Amino acid sequence: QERYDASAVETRWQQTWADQKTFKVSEISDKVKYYLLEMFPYPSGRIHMGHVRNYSIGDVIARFKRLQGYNVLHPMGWDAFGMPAENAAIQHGTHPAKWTHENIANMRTQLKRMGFSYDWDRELATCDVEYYKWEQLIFLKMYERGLAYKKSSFVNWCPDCQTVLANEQVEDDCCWRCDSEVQQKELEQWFFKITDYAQELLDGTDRLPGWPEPVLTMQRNWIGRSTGCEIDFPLEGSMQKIRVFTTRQDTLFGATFMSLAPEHPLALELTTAAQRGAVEAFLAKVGKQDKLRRTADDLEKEGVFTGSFCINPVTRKRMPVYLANFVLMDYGTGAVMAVPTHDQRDFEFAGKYGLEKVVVIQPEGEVLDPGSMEGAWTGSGIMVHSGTFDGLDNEEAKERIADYLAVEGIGKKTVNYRLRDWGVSRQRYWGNPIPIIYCDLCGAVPVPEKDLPVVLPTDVSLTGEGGSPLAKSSDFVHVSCPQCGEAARRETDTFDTFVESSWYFARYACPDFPSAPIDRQAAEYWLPVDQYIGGIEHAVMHLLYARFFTKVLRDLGLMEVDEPFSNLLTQGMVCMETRSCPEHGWLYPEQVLDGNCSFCGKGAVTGRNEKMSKSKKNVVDPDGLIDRFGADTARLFSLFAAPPEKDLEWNEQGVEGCYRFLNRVWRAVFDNLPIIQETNADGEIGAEAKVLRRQTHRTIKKVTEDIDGRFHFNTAISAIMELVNAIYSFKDKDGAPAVLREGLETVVRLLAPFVPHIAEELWISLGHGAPLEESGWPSWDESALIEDEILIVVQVNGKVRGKITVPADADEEFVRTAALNDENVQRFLEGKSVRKVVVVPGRLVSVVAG
Ligand code: ANZ
Ligand code: ZN
Repeated sequence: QERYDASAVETRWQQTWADQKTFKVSEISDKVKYYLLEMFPYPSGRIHMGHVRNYSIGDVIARFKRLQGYNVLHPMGWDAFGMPAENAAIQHGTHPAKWTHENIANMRTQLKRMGFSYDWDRELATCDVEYYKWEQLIFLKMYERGLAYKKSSFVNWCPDCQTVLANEQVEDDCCWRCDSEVQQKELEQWFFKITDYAQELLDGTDRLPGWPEPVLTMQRNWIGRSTGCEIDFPLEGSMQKIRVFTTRQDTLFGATFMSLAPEHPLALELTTAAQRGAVEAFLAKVGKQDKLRRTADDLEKEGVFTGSFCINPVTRKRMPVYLANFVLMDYGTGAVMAVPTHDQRDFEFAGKYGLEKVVVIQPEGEVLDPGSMEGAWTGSGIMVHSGTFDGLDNEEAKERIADYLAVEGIGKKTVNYRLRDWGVSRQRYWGNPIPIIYCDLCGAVPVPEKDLPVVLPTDVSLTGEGGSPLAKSSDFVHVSCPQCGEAARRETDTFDTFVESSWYFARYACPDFPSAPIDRQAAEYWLPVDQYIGGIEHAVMHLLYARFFTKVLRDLGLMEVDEPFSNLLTQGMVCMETRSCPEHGWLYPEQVLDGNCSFCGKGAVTGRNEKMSKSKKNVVDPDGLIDRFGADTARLFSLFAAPPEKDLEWNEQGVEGCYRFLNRVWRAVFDNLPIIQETNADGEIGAEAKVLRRQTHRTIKKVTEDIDGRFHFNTAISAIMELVNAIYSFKDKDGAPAVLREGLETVVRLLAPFVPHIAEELWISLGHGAPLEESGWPSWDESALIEDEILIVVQVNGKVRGKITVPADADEEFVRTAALNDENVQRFLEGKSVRKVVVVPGRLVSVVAG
């Protein structure tokens, strides 16, 4: 055991952990449970440094908690449905299932090589029918309760690819794949009624103190609660009314025209013959703008007059009805009472189309003139031109006008949420089939529970052309109606893959439970997840959907918790400099030799430090790193180089430094083995040994506090490094072998969560029979932390005249007497009388004499 051979050490311990199922857990335990979860990966093929970092952070916490005596659930699995598998199939002709399972096998091997302490018996892959069949059952129960429903809505549609595009797949109004112009198409889609839970999801954000504030803020904004009024505007010459939603009912007297969403059901009905041509041209134009664009601040506000008028219910004035591109159908009522003086969008719109402006709120000490205003006044002020409400503060007018509207039956207070129901239909093959059958006689019929699962067929052809692949599999599509037995067709859409990741954490509690999606007892024991770790990019979608699903599963009686994740840690990105060659473009790190491009020898240009990505080739392959230095070094660097929430800048020297440190630890143990062989306790120990002992215990305290709940892994590791330094410079080894042993054992035990392989190996080498895993987390001895004697400076009339050593806990009187009795001090006091003595505890005594 002379040299540190990372590969041999790591292979041995990984084998031991696998053979002994060291990290397997069950609910039958007298320990306190702790559920630690990292967001599961998409099986893209290989793990990247972002995974290494994420999972290293999680593994520290899992191992630390285990050493502290918790019953730790730490599972791993695969978010295995999704587009890339389908694209790979189209490009290389491999079946998505084969591609996915090969990738899983690959990445599992890689994760095992990192030595992460997972309970592999709980592994799950969402593309396996054993998982997704339960999701189909959950869907049926949601459908029964009206929490899943079908409605038509506008989606981005590529006419060439014949498929729906997500907003992110639309680039400059064109399809990301074939570049044809995207249309807005009305399609029947399945939705989950997340809006039923909007208020509960919002309220919950105030009860998640363990979540980072920015994530909570993003969720609150995403839910977007607004309070205001719905107000009805009668149409001129018709019994119909237009209902608007406004948060500014105080501006009602200033509403001079009406703006409808182009998709508003009244849009065409209100269009007069004279305006038909203009309206149709406008609709064709807006039809191409996606929603994201239409809500942008810098969007050019455009619209068209329908030819019809409605009546302002309080001023009785006529208001022309326009269609406007910035009004969306799926917010509020799809209609806006336009107040050009107090809303910037309406101001721009009115300017463009020459519409009337009336000021109804005057800011204090200013007189607004609609003719010369340069923008809308959106602040507060005093009500004017508002009938009996004139003179009121506008905030008060909000309340009073709301009451007035209710009394008059014109409107009422309402709450609106920006949150939309979650559209879950995807025209994709590699996803969970939505268990619905369409019958001409019976309509949409849920697949009966006894007929589940609807298995995803494997014999479909994936060409990448046109429409949903499942629709082309006639074996799959044609079924008989479960209700009437007539010929019927299966739903061919699959679920959004965010559905699978919305409840996987609950299935980990009971991965083999045969009779329901979730075993209530197991879930009650393990949930909620005590610590969840993942990227900030999931702040809204995944983390909100998972919270929603938790509440749904609770209401379906499948489990009991309200919130899935008690604590959330969002780790930063792994970044690295980019390199490029003027001729050969981006270069991988290994394609740069001595600063030059390895193809042509030209000087490589070093670019910005950016998130590691294959497209810019600024990536480090974890396998290569493990080959060179071992998994422990890879783990140590990714934990040491930056605190978890911050971005980590990759640098080769840092990695090498970590490797050298582990070698240093290794040598410290083996070099000192002969000395610490003695197991007897030391007798009276000298001053130097006392100092080492103090540092040992201080390090235990610091590392414990840094890890526990704070995740300051980098400073914890620094403290351990300092302790190793102290051991190296410790001279009195033979005088205090037990102190030396304690120091070395402490280093090894404190390192265990970070670099578990080398720690286990050294622990055994230190003569322990049982694995470190069983030794528990070290505790510190409070009394060893105290410096027992301290040095105090004594000044006489402002000059240092002596130094005294006193017990650290000596009281003022003791220090004062000791100072005055000091030989040197006495010399300077000779012939003088002491006027005043000031004791600064722990530091100094100042004597004034004359
Ligand atoms: C009149 C008004 C006057 C408004 C004023 C604002 C200022 P939040 O806070 O986001 O809920 N609005 C309502 N429905 C809309 C839709 N479907 N598309 C676009 N805009 C819509 O915003 C509510 C305000 O957004 C509403 O209040 C309405 O304009 C507009 F001085 O009504 B307001
Ligand atoms: Zn039928």
